[in-house]
Amino acid sequence: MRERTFVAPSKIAEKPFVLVKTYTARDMSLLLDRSRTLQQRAEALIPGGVDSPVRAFRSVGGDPPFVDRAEGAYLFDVDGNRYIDYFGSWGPMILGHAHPAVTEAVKTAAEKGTSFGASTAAEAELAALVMQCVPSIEKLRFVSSGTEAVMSAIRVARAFTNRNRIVKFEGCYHGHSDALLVKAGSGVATLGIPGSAGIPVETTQFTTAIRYNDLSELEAVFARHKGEIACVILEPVVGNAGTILPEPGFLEGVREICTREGALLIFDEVMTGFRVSLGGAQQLYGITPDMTTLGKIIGGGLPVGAFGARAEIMDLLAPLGPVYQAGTLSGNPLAMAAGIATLKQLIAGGEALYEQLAEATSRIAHGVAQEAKKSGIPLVLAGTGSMFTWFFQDGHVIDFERASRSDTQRFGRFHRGMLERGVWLPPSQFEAAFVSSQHGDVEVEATIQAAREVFDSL
Ligand code: KE4
Repeated sequence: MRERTFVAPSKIAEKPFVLVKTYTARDMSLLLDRSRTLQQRAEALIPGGVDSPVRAFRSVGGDPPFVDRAEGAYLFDVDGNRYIDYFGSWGPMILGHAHPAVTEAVKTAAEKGTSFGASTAAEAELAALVMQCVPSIEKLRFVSSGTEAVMSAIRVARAFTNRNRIVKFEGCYHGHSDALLVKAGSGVATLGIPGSAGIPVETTQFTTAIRYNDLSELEAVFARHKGEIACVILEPVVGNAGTILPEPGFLEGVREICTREGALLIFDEVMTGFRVSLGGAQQLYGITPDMTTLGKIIGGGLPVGAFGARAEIMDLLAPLGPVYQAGTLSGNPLAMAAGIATLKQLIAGGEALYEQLAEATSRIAHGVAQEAKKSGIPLVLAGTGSMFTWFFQDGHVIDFERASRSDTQRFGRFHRGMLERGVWLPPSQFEAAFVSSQHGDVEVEATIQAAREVFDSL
C-alpha cells in the first residue's frame, strides 16, 4: 500500500550526509563561501538577489545560504551545511522535502509533457480531493499562486454582491495584489513598510484594514459603510504577523456580522489549508466561510493556488458568467500531480498524521520556550497544529500591534545563532514556523539543544 508508506522521521537523520558539519560552540563561523559567491552573482541580476524579499535575510542579518537540495526535514546548502528546516518553503512542505510519492508523481507527469494549455483529468481529480476535505467549496478554480487566488476571489465577491469595499485585518497578508497591500503582514511587516509604492490611492480607497480579534471595530466599519462592503477577508489563524490565534468568539462574530450585512466571508487558507487540520481552519473552528482561498500545500511544492465557494458564486466566472479570470499555467499537469500525491498522503495519514504533526510541534515549540525561560529571556509561544511562532516579548499577542512590540533585534541574533547550529528558522519575527511529518525525535532534540546554546550566548 504505497499510500501508507511514510518514511520514518528519524530514518532520514541516520542517513549518511555528504559533508555533514557539526559545529561546536567555538567555531560558529558558518562556512558560506559558495553561497556568498552565488549571492553576489544573483544581486547583479535580480533585485536584492532574491525572487521574494523575505529570503534576503534583511531583518535577521547575515548572508542567506543558497540551497542545493533538500530531503525530509533537512535543507542542504551549496557549501555542504545541513539544516533542520522550519519554514518548509513557507508552508507547502508538510510531508517534508522530496517525499517519494510526490517526486515520483511529478517525474511520471513530466515524461508526458509539462504543460498543454488544455484540460486534463488531473485538474478535476485534485479539485475533488480538495472538496472532499473542504466541503464548503462546491466549485473551485486553480491558479498559480495564493496572490492570484485571493485577487480573483475578491473580484468574484465584488461581482456577486455588486459592492466595492473590502475589509481586511492589520498584519494579515493576502498576497501582493494592489488592493490588499494595506497594512499587510509577512514581508511587508518584515521590511517595516506601510504598504507599497506604486499603488494609486484610488486602488486602495475601497480597502479598510482594522485590528484582528476586534469585533467592535468590524461592527463600526459596517455601520460606517452600510450596504457597501463586498467581503471581509482574513487569515482564520494568522501566520503572516507571526502566528496569531483567533480569540474565542472572534471567528463566530465575523461570520455572524457578514451574514447579517450580506457581505461574503472569505477565509484566506493559503497557509492554514491542510496545515492546521485536514479541513483547514474552517474545520478546526467549525466556521463555514462563503469563499476559501488555498495554495501552498495543495501544490505539494509546485505553483498552485485555488479559490472556491458555493456554485452560485463561482458560476459568475467566465466562460459561464461576467467575471473574467484566466491563467496560462492554471491547472498545470505537474503541479496537479504534486498536489494530488500530497493530498492523497495527507488523507491516508488522516487524524493520526495530524496528531503526529501537532505532537512534534508541541515538543519543539514548548521545549525551546522552556530553554528561554531558564535563561530569563522573554518569549511567548503561539501556535496550532504544525505552525507556530516564538515572539521575543512577554505580552499576549492577539493582534499585529502587539506582535510589533517584539524584540526583533534579539530575534535576529537568535535566528543567526540557530542557523550556525544547523537550525534554519523563518528569517523574520513576523512569519510562522512550520513542522513536517519528517521532523522526529532526532530533530526535536537537536533543535532544543541548539536553542539552549544560543540562549546561553544571548
Ligand atoms: P503566494 O502568492 O506567495 O503564493 O501566496 C500569497 C499568500 C496569500 N495568503 C496567505 C495567507 C499567505 O500566507 C500568502 C503567502 N505567504 C508568504 C509567507 N508568509 C509567502 C512567502 C513569500 O512571500 O516569500
